Amino acid sequence: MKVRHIAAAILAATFAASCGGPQTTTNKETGLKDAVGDKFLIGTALNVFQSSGQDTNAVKVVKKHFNAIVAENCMKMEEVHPSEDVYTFDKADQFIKFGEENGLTMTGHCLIWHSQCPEWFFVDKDGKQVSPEVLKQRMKDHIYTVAQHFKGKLKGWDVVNEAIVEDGSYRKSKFYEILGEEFIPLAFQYAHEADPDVELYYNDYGMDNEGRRNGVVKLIRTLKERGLRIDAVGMQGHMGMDYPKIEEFEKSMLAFAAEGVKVMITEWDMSALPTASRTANISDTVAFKKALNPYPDALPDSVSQVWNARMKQFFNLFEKHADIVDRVTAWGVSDGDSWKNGFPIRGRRDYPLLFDRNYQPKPFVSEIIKENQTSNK
Ligand code: 9MR
Repeated sequence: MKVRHIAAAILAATFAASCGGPQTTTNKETGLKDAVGDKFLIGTALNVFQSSGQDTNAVKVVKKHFNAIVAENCMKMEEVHPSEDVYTFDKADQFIKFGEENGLTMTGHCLIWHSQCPEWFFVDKDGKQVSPEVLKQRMKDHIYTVAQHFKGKLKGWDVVNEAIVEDGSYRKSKFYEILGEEFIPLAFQYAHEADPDVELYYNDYGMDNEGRRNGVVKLIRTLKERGLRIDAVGMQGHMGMDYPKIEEFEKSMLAFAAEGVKVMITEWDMSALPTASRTANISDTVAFKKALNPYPDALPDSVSQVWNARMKQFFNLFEKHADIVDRVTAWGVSDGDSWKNGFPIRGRRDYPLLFDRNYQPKPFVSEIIKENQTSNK
């Protein structure tokens, strides 16, 4: 480093320290994706205001900081296949166009999920539950049509989402009720037949949980024993200040990788608010709302520091296992976009994402970028 540069760096660091923001020292051109380099893809979910280009602030952030995208909602069953003979791909096509124009790697989310699945899927015209044969055929038609529509555009599909519960058994969804365990291998088989080149993923939340971890390992083995393709497990990263335990999350990453699949951290966000079930009595609505929406104006510095440190710790974990991690994807661009503002109660203000409501990187993101600039000198 030249003397002039050292002096400038000291000046900048002093300035940053006095302003309390490490982001002031980062090179304006360097994005998070440059800092991550080829360790893994770094992505974000997009809502339709973003993939249509209307949310120009978010679009700027996406172009600068991310190299991968996933549709937050517009590729889900109820969106693309609202009734048996109707497929609506307009919004999803716009998402693909955005990805192509900006050279972003795209993931399809998701082919089979018990939620946001239209009701017609499981009943006949008289409202009676369909037979296993009919459901199989409907799954096949859905997966073939959707996967073939996007053929060549996506790197991979979340083929089945959230099918295993905490004791490792199968969620008692309609798919399970009608077809039993068989619905998962069938979904993977149909997806592969429809697009043999596309990668296939199983995606779930609460993956730090030992029971679910074992259930997912068992599922990978079953698929592989049957000669079916599964390329990766998507570990949804919906976190809080007190969950998951980083060691348990790491155990699951290693357990899945040991089965010969890649690991993806999908849907990453961390609520900065108290965990709902452990606070006030739910019957006391006013107290409950206050307890669950404690920072309606801004996140206090003390909480922000803990949040940033915890996010950094998880990011470091992903980096440590970069050999098995293929992609890390945030579930939304900026805090204002997050589903967490409406869950578990509507209208609360959460701070769970990598960029704040003014589209500025959170301190831990600036730190990652800065560290990379330093290590590249
Ligand atoms: O973020 C999504 C939100 O906008 C939708 O209303 C919701 C509907 O169920 O789905 C959210 O995304 C979910 C994702 O598709 C699957 N894992 C859990 C996510 C958060 O609920």
